[in-house]
Amino acid sequence: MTDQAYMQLALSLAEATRGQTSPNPSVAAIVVKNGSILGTGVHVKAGGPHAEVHALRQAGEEARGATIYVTLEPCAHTGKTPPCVEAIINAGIQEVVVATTDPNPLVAGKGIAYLERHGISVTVGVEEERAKQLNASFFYSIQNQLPFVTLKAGMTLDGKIATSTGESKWITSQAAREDAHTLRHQNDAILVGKHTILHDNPSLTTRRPRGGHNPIRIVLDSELTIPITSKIVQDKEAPTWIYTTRRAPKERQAKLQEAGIEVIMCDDDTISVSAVLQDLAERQIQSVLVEGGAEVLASFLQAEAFQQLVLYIAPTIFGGSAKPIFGSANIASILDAYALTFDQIEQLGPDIKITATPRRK
Ligand code: AOF
Ligand code: ZN
Repeated sequence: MTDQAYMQLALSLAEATRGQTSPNPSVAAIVVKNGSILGTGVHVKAGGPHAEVHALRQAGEEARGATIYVTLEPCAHTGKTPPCVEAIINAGIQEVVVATTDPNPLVAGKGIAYLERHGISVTVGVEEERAKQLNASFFYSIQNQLPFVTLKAGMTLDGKIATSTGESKWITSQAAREDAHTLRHQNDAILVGKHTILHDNPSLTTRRPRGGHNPIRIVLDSELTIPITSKIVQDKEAPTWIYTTRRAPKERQAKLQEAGIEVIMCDDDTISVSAVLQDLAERQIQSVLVEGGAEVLASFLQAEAFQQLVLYIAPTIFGGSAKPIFGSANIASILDAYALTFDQIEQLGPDIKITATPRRK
């Protein structure tokens, strides 16, 4: 097998752990000597051993003279665990193949430099794009001190998320909805507007055949109008945070807090997207899935505050006065249109999934 093939294997392992390691990245490592795999490891959860440690433990004495493939630059710092570069040197590894450097300023290049200083041959950049993509929110949030935002919607072929009478269950197929639950699993937080709570009373939890991680539930509700009886207030399935303003009645705030909800007061009279994102970054949220409704999606679009758009498109048409995905966002001139690039197009049962990213101006 080639370096590429071993790295692809490691990346597949790491990809399978997306959603379980936050705030740490997903990482995998494979120890190879004379064409045999001697150890494999993944970072299972924050606070636990790093991928390299698991792989080296499995290889044991055999690791002497071997090559280790790692999807992220081995760390050189003492965090919750000791530095991986020490473990690699102590194990007698001869060669390290890395997919991408670690953007964490505690590591960033220092891991590679340390290994090289200790006479280990290091190759960097094997399958680099895939490795960066795997931890896109970890990279983005460290580099920008803001969470990575994904806008998500299920809609008709003509871009509608509800009929003219407000019906929205279900526009897309079971296959598309299951995929959307994987998005929830992979995000630290899920964000919706108050209309979504009032209209649908969703639980906003992750429901997949083999379970999943529930994101923190975030609601934008400037006057605290959502009912205390809402599922997200009552069910205790995941933390719920509500952003509001001073226009909200004090007794509503007290009632929600009594129910265990974190009520976050914005400085302004209205809730601004950028203030919410800044506050979420301070609360260590690296990734947010914005699930609607149309007004919330429009405000993130208008603020150009998203890094990814995921659309599930059903082969149906609602026409005319049905509700469009981006609510009140109106563009007069084609030159002013929000421009994106299609990254991926997949068929999910009868529907298609489009993953797009905003085009840089
Ligand atoms: C690695 N291998 O498997 C992971 C790494 O608090 P700690 O000790 O767990 O350190 C967390 C940081 O280590 C994290 O922010 C990232 O820079 C790096 N993650 N490094 O060598 C791994 N998960
Ligand atoms: Zn490490």
